[in-house]
Amino acid sequence: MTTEYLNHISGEFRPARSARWIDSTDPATGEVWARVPASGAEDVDDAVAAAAAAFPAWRATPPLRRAALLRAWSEAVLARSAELAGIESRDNGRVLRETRDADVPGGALHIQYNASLADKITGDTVHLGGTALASTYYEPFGVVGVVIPWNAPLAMFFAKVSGALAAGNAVVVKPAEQACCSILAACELFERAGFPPGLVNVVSGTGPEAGEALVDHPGVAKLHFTGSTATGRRVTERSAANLKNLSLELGGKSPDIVFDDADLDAAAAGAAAGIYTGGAGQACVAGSRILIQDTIFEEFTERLRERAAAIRLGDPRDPDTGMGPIAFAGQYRKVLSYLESAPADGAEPLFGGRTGAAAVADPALAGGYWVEPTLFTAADNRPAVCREEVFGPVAVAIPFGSEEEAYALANETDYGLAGGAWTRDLNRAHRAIAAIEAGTVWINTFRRIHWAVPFGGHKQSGNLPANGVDGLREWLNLKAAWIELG
Ligand code: TXE
Repeated sequence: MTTEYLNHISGEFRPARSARWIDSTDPATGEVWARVPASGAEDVDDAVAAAAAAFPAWRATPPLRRAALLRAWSEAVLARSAELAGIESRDNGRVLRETRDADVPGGALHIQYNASLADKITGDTVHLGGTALASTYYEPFGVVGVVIPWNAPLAMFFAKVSGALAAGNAVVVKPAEQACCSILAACELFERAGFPPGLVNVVSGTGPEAGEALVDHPGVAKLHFTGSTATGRRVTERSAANLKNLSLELGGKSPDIVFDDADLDAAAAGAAAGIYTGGAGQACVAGSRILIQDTIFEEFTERLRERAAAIRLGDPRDPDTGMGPIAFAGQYRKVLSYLESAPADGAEPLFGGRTGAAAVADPALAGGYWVEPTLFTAADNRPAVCREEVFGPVAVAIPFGSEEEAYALANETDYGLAGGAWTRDLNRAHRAIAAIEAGTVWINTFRRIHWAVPFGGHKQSGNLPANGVDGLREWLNLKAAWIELG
């Protein structure tokens, strides 16, 4: 029996107008467990019309009332956290330790954080001398479109929608077709929290159909896209036709630098969590390039091997599982293709590499999309596995000699999302922060994201920081006014 999830438009649950569906697979077993609407342009039209109808009243709602409704939503999310986390763990294989213990409660706190910003939207006064005065206003855009990927749907949904609503916008969300059941299930909480119908609408469907319809829609004033750099580029080209305001959060190939003066135990734990247990490497901030000082290269890769061997692959809904599967068949094939091509491309396997039934102990999960924690080594960044986002539990260990060499290797990438350095030397830590070309640099930690800390990509990893007080700005349109007093 498959479970059916529906679009959420104008406060109602509806199938796609075409009555077409997309199957959603449980990646731990490879079996279809649910289906979601395969929406098209006509469903996106309905959603945008509903949001446009809801916008004027929401814009006029006093900020403290908006904040109160956001807090009610946060409470409703917390009350259903176990159920929502279970749906997501089943749908994309993200382990319960992440969905139940981090994404959903963290998402609820993110909503509260944005609620607390709703009444702190202020402008400036610019004194021009003479008799003229100018002032600035931050206004909502109107209807904003939000495209969400499949790796951590609920966390992104709560973060983006709460920011957009706190700023006074109405929202249309297009989640990823491969894993959106948790988001569609969570839609039930909007009207229950007291939001007016139409304020938040969710339309599932593929990128080329529902996604592009949202990008192209003249009624959408602003688009926020999270996903791959390749699709981000396509979305940018497409939205150039109507010059839509666009925010991008894209991919990464983040360096994790281990200097020989580091606490190697902490560094090994952080590096393993950065690429293996954190979403099975399916994270934009995954530490997929582990740069290791040559004096400790063998010792450190041995520590990584021990840590990797201790990670138990299994049912994502078992709270003791260390690492789940790859989220869906297409992504699994992509990861397999890197495992196959890397050796001929100049990357030598150090450990791991088993896939499918051979990677998981439980025979009931033999049909799932399993990849065990894997480490290659390479002399430089030349192999594709060092340059391209694999998005799986696959890292490359690259040795370096000097500190300068480490930074040169770290920055030899088109991406600039994040990077880290492990060292006990305070001066070196500051040099690493300055040298690494990325939107986030971690020292003696890795893969940390928090609603109060700005997060965004440099280079080809994005164009605006989200989160933090400044993060709310991405949902606001700046206006200047002049007043002649003479
Ligand atoms: O991503 P896409 P895919 C990377 C990762 C992964 C690769 C491919 O390397 O292997 O991307 O994954 C929607 N117009 N990341 O193909 O295409 C799509 O339906 C409008 C990194 O799933 O970027 C989904 O909702 N929308 C990333 C969302 O975009 C379109 C997270 C993401 O899909 C569209 C996910 C179009 N033309 C994948 N085409 C991260 N950095 O967090 C697709 N979409």
